[in-house]
Amino acid sequence: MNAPAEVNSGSSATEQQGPVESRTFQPPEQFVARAAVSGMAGCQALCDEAASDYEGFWARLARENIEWQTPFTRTLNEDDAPFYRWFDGGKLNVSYNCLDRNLQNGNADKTAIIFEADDGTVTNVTYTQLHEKVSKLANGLKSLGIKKGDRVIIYMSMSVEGVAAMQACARIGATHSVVFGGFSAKSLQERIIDAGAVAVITADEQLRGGKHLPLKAIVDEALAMGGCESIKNVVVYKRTGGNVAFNAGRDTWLSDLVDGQSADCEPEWVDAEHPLFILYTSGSTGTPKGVQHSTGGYLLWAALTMKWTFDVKPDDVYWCTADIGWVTGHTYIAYGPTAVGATQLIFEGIPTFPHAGRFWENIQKHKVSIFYTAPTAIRSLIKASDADEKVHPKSFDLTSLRLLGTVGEPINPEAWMWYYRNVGRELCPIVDTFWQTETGGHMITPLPGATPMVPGSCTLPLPGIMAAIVDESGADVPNGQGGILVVKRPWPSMIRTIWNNPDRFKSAYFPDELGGKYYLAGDGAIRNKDTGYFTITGRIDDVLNVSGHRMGTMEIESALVANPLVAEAAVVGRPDDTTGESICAFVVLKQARPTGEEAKKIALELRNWVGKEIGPIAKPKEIRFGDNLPKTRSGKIMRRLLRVLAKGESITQDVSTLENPAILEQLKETS
Ligand code: 6R9
Repeated sequence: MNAPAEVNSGSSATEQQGPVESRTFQPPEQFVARAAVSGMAGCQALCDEAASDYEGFWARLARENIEWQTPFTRTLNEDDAPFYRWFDGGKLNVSYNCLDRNLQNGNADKTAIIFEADDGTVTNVTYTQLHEKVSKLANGLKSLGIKKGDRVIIYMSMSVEGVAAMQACARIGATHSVVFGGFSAKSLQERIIDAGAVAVITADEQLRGGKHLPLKAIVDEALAMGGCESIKNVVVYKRTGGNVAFNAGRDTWLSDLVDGQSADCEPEWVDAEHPLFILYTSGSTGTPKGVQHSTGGYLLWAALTMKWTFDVKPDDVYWCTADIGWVTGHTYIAYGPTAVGATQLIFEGIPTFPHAGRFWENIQKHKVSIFYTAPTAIRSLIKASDADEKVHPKSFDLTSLRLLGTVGEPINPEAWMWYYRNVGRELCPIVDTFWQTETGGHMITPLPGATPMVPGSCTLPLPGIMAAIVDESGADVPNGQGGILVVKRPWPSMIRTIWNNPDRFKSAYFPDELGGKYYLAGDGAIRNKDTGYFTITGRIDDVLNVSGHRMGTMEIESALVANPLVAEAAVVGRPDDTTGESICAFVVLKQARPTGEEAKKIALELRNWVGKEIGPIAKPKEIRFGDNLPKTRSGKIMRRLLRVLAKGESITQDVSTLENPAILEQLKETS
């Protein structure tokens, strides 16, 4: 098991007495009356059904929510656990379910996507138009020889074309891997190689906050690094018209590719277990893991959680502010909303451009009724609206809102209260959704028309999700006592394997120490003594969560030591008011320890280096230099102490195993 003996700051679950928050907020009555899952009785009925006939429960939902081209014959196959299989014998197509189905059931002229560009330009796309875009692109990809089972990298910003590219891959049975547009050429190259991709779909540039940022140039750089010979085609969407290099044999404009293609593209019917996508995410060790998701189980949960958690109704305008480069943008932008025929807003820009009231302005402008964002965004907008009334939510008409959600990291009760009062006018339930790249969709969250809410708690697992808290041996711990968050039974949208690395899948997620049957989430959690509500206490491994972005400390350390100046590096997280956690790096140079201006200069150089190696999101907020790092006599870096130093606190813990205590004084100093 990966869980180290030390626990990250803020995650001392076992020492906690249980959450002290006692304010409870009931869902509004009118909401309960209309909700898909209405009242705790409605929720309990689903939980009881799952408890009494687990497979029957999932089979019923899979039949009701998905259109199967060939019905499945076996619901859950555990023969090769933990490589679980769902809906054996079933054949389907995700793009058919998300698009064609809407054309047949009265949504043909309904707006699927309202696209709000960075500069405020709005484009509406109906389900018929989206279907046409996707079908033409799917035919275009086929004309390049791309076929079922091939891997396609999508390196794009927020756009209708980004969603269309994902759906087009799904339509022809190609497995996509979206790489977040903020990742560097090197990160992109690593993912291309690991996935063995045959094509990249990208844009000339992306437009964010009025700035043009390169995409195609980064693809060119990644491909020039070597090892990417599997890539035969690069498809380029012209977003800005900026100057880009073109490699005639390899590159195609997206507009040329779809020009003249038929708007009919027979979907490729694939097995329920066919890999829909691979999405790379950080773990505690090694390179990012290619989390592989299925077709049938994944689609089921994407659609069902749109109904249960977001309670989507035909007249809703839904907005999820995530990027398609993260799992939230997969399940709750590209697939979930279309699977249930919703109208959604897709926003190209950033929350602070042209002013920090942009989110509220977008809600007012498009009459958004369901709004889903990250705690880090809420916290930064609290700060901005404290400083300037004009960008405060009260300066906008937000009366269209009926439901709010958060995702990505724990939300602190103060931020929850602010969101509830100022954005939701104390009328909108808040769904604090706990889940992960690996889980495919929501796991622990309030049901908005049922669950009484407690700020800072993601409350209870969704019906059918057997989440529990156990100790290091896999034994249940009583409520009020913290431990390790696990899921005891497989569920349809779970990770299927790590691409190219089934052994790592097994050891990372189904460790023998827990009996090999429990899914290990990697988070600590505690349940309230009285209510049984879950509160997530943070990662129990070396994964950081900065602004809701997952990053492994090891990845950043490897990037730092790859710099010729660096001899050794240790990276830790420290609590941050806005970003949740921030990155602090302790570095030993090959040259003498720098001080003053020289230290500042090298720190800047190293930050930029990490930006180049991984991407700007991985740049350490602070870098401190030492002659050495605090180590045990056996040479292990004592990160526990570094975490204390990073917070600016004095060390009160036992340092008797430390070989070089004097180093602690030196590392207290910020450069
Ligand atoms: C969807 C997503 C997963 C990690 C997860 C946990 C943290 C996400 C949370 C939350 C507390 C919530 N996390 N949602 N912690 N409350 N509502 O974010 O996926 O990028 O894979 O991150 O994020 O630590 O393990 P991913």
